[in-house]
Amino acid sequence: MVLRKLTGVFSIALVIGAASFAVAGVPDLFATTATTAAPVGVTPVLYNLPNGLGSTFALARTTSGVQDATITMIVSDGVAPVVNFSANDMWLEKEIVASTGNFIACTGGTTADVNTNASGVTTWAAPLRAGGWSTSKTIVVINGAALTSNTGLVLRHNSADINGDGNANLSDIPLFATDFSAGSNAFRSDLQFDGFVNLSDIPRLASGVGAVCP
Ligand SMILES: [Ca+2]
Ligand SMILES: [Ca+2]
Repeated sequence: MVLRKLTGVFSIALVIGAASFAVAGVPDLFATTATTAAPVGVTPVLYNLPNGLGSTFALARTTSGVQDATITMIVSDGVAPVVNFSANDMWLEKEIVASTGNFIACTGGTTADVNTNASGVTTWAAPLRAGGWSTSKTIVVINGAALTSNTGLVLRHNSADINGDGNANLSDIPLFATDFSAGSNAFRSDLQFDGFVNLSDIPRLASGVGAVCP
């Protein structure tokens, strides 16, 4: 009787132990790390278009000008790098926080640039296919689950698709006009980000019109 009880306890301990062990080739969300190229304390803003003709991550901006915000992720299974992991299974999302924007990604529009290399490394450097805006954190996701090694990356987004419906078109212009005429610093319309909605933002709005999710 005592022996049977002990055996039961031992089995349970084994199961719990196994849950925290690395599984070869399966990304561990805590052992996997992601960072942007921006220094700590700096908040880069990435300009996106649904057709993928927005900014590269190297041309993100702060109020001081251009700021590289390229994301580098090292995928690990907890013991070793995960090699040739599919880019399609790694993507970015917006942290869901009230009143921080309507960021949307086109289908597959925020996946990593490439599969992981021999060191488990991938990047986000190429423009996203996305619209809307976000002032919350950017979350790095693997197969639908956010990394647990960080609480999100400091990276904001905006787009000529101001209303976040996947089309930069005439319906977005009244939103810009409102922000522009108000002389505001409305983030959603500060497309050439410098802290103000001003003349420098108009070329981005104009050239963005017509961009749609593929
Ligand atoms: Ca729109
Ligand atoms: Ca501006």
